[in-house]
Amino acid sequence: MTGRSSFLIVANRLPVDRTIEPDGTASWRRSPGGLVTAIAPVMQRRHGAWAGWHGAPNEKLAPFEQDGMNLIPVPLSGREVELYYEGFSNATLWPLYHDVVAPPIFDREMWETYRAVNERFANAAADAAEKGAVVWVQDYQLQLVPAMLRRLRPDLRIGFFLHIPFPPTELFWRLPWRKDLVEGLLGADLVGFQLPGGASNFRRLCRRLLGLPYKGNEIFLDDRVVTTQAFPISVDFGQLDSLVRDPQIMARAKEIRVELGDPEHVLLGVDRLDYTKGIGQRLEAFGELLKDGRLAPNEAVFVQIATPSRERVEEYKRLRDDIELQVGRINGEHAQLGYQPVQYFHQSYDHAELAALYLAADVMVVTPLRDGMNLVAKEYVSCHHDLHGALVLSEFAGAADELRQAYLVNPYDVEDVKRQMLAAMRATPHELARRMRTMRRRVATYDVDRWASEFLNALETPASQTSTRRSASWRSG
Ligand code: ADQ
Repeated sequence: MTGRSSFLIVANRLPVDRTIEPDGTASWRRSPGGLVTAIAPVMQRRHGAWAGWHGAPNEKLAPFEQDGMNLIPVPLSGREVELYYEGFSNATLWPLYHDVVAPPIFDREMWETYRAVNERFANAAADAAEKGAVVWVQDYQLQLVPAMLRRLRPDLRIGFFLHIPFPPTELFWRLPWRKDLVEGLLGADLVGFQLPGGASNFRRLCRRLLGLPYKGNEIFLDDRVVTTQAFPISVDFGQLDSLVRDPQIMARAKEIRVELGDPEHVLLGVDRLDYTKGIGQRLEAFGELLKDGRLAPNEAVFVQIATPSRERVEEYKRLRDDIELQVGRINGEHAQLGYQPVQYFHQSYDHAELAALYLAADVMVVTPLRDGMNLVAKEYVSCHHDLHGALVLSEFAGAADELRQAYLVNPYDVEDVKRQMLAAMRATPHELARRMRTMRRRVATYDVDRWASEFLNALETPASQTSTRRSASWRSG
């Protein structure tokens, strides 16, 4: 790697995964995902760099280059993975920011490790950024980095984006380290959220906790202004739209339906196996529809794909057991020879297979109890140029703000979920097309490129010049 960069991403993980070839040599492959796709062109244009953990504990690696990106591995020990990542990030902040749907753990050692690891990321960024560089810090694992980095390098332009919801003051208040976290974020020039509600929760918190005044999107510190704003993240619509037009994917979608026994309705859930995603709630609703006889035997198959996630965290182990028990019960009660109503896969899939599944599904069921955005909902919409297909979507997913033509549900209300799942299955083709057309227009316009470029434009333009125009552009969408 040569020299310092004028554009830097700082994220918990590097955008690459290591694969071991049959002959034992290791190579790096770009990880799938919208963030890297959206940012890659900017990286290439600006000689960008990305600082993040490379995924293996207790290993120090030198910076290396991949796909035109300079990658700066930040090392973590096994103990740090446990306390900073699985602990403070995923057992404290994750549940607290998601409406406390599981009890957060407040542990001082976890906090100390979180602080120390954030310091390491800030140092790595400070070393890699050239004078006046733009640095974009990602997500809840690194909320202290903006202030730490500003202390080291006041010349930088620093942005932060939170991918998960920002909670209301009443919940955030419980955090023993609430002041440190808020001051950490205020080190940024621009703090981005998925929804306007997250941004306003943050502004209110700053006033109540630190006595800071704000007006519109801007929070006033003694010597500078911090802009807070919503930038709803999205997917690579164009890429998905052309992928599902590929004859191979279309053939695979047909084949999937045949493999499922050609039922009248294929319902689909695709999630990381996480307690915020409401997987149990949707399976309960589907099981009751079978039990009540409102779905005829053999009429519908529910395919639930649950990507393994955070498997060493206690809550996640319990969740896996609960879901697998529930699937077993429903199938035990309603299966017949050659018909299994719930098909459950605890596996990851590649891009193409996932696209074929989206295309094969008549009803996509997305029922999180709380979700920052939910890209699965937008991916499903991007895959249905046929205008067939219905989206059942939780009101508590960020995506519900934009996808108003989905069958919106309160996932805590099992009758509501049942009703909307049935309505989606019974809708006329004309009704489905009407809803799908509007949702597709929205996702096509506000795709992930637009998300990244709007954030970066806002970050690179001084606050007072643009705040009014920017908020107007989001509202008008
Ligand atoms: P996540 O909680 O991970 O993201 P989501 O937005 O749905 O949730 O993204 C999941 C991604 O993983 C999707 O792109 C999906 O295609 C992929 N995926 C899921 N299951 C898979 C499987 N079995 N095999 C392969 N791929 C699979 C967090 C926040 C969200 C926010 C995103 C982006 O919790 O609210 O939308 O970040 O900001």
